[in-house]
Amino acid sequence: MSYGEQIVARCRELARVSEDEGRLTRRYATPAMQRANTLVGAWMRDAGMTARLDAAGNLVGRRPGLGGPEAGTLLLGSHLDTVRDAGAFDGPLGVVLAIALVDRLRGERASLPFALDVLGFADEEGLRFGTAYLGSRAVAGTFDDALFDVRDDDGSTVRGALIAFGGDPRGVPDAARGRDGERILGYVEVHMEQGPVLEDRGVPVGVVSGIAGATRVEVRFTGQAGHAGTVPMRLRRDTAPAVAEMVLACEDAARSTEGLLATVGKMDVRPGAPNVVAGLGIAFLDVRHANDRIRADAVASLHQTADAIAARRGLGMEWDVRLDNPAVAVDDDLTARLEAAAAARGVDAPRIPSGAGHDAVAMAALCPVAMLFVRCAGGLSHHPDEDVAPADAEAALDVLYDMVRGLA
Ligand code: HGY
Ligand code: MN
Ligand code: MN
Repeated sequence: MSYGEQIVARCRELARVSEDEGRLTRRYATPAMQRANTLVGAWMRDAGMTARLDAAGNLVGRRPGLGGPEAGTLLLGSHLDTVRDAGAFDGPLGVVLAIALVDRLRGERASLPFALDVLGFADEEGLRFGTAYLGSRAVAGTFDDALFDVRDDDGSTVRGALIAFGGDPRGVPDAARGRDGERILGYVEVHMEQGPVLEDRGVPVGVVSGIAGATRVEVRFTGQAGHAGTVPMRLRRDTAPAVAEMVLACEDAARSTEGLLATVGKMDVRPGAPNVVAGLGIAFLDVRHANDRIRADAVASLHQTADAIAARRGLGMEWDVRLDNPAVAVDDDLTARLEAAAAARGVDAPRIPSGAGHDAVAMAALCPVAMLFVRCAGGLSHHPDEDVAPADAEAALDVLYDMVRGLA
């Protein structure tokens, strides 16, 4: 079996570790994540690494270097959590491929002065708590303690979930890297492209030129629940139409602003009975743009729209910003090294921007970051039909392998 075939096969094996029957869903600090960490941790150890869970719930594999601490550590990896009804490659591809790189170094008795850590981040998608990057923010040292009190739909807090998972909220500051003089060389993430550009260009890999900024807001309208058969329309404070107006306002904003993407992928009306007027209405906004100013202006305008909808309908409105990440620049040197490694193998690796967020967004607060994209079938992602060809996984491994060895 080639490394490319092994990487794809392992992503598919890992995709069977789910909290849902018949589809892949793996949220932060859940039993499914524990099973995933056990499986991936075993692959790390098979590759000659040590594997441990950090206080924030991230899986950390380590391959020591031959040099002392002054040689530093290069961080590789991606995330192990998923969206709901996910594909097999968004996240795990980067973790499994990095493990294959370490295995290949061992097989070729290649020594490096610096250590290699492979990180399996615990919460890039933010599916459970509406946040994102809980794991990578802990590693980057930017974890905000207020996040511990955020609740999921069942009322569990991040703190409670992490303790139940075997993590240690009090130890999260110790999960931060680069402290006490630790030298971090950078973070390099391999990730499926999640778009059609590489397939359209007919190339296996691409080098990320930058990562778009993103804002996520939970908008909560509060009105008055009541009997659908007895409360006259003129006396209602119904939150469902408010949610509907908010969704359309998002779409209108994005359709009228070049390069703006605005999505409501999650909404809810409660108590959620056909014959009850909804007293609580929730719309979860996701707003993105490569330009931070344009994104901020769009978010501010949508906030005003939410206020106006609430005022007109006699509703309360809470604007709860769960995520607000600026666009992230990648490191020129690490990125140029990826390009050079591809060119040396005769592989055309175009530079393409990332509209999707990645743990590299959080890690950019800690160290230089770079990303290598891998072609995916139809550009499809956040979908069970995600697919990556073994030959493309192999090409990405070759590029990353040569780039890492070139750092020595
Ligand atoms: O939403 C994103 O951009 C990423 O998949 N978390
Ligand atoms: Mn994703
Ligand atoms: Mn991802």
